[in-house]
Amino acid sequence: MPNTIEPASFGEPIPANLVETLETFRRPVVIGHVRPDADCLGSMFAVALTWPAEGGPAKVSLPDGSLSRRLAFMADWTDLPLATAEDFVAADGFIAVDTAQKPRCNVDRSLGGGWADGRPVINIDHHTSNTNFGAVNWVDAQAGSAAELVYRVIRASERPIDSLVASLLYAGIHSDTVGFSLPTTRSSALHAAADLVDCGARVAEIGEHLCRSQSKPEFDLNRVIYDNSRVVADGRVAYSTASYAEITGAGCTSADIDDQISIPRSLQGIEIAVLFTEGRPGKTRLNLRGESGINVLDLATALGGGGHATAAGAIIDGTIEQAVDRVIPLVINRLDARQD
Ligand SMILES: [Mn+2]
Repeated sequence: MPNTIEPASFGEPIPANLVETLETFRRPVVIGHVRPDADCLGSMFAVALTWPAEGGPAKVSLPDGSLSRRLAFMADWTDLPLATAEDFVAADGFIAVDTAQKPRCNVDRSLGGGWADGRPVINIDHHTSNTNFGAVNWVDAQAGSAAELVYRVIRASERPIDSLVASLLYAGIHSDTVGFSLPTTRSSALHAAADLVDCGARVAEIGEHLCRSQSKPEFDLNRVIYDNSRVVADGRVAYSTASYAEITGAGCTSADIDDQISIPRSLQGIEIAVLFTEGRPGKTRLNLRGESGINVLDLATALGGGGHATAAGAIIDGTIEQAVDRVIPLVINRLDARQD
């Protein structure tokens, strides 16, 4: 049943030439962001399945080591071919989803920064920090997920949504809104989700994969993150850490770090949650979450990162200890400045 709900009040309208440009691609490569999450993968795969290449499926860019164990089910469902260096050369266009900046695109490093080489990039995203790096850009920073935007593009194109595409998009919306629980859960997300369920989205299976399918290594890493959680600033800031040795000791890799920030974030009364993870020795990744609309993006940006107003991150040089010593005082200052 087609959904005709497209209220003008929901964020930015789809650019007039977006679907038109998408329909001209014959050898597209679909791209997401580094360390892809469920929203990124769901959006990528839904685009690739909806707009196949001439004579075969569209190629998706997922360099080795990109997929977390937890989300491998999405790649297994779709079984799309991965883009090789030759596919990048042969491509006549690129579709980037859920990716704020061109350097964040998850493409093989050997391709260098010039992979688009004059060919059009369509950029569909919901990050405030998006740099409009495409030839066609649709950035709706009010949207709770990129998958909601991809859903709207597919509906605008009048291409069909089968059970698989519906499941991928539903997983993206569910995941980026944290099970429809964040303030970014607009009614448009719920309308989209309802329509996707009508199209056959596998709600129970997705819930099980996203919420109730931890592997033993992930479970062990969570135990470390619980153990390392600290509360400072009179209970207003919670943070936790996992060093490179702790991540590998649990049997995980940096690709397994995705929503563990939810552990310190789950504490009652906290205003900012931070997770420090050393995915590579000497490189510490920082995830920041602000509750009650507290902006953490400026902090992440000042540290060379980006993201959304209340969910942002950065990667900084140094060990966990060095990163904690540097960042936690900034976080506390951020809250103190807010009180003035
Ligand atoms: Mn997203």
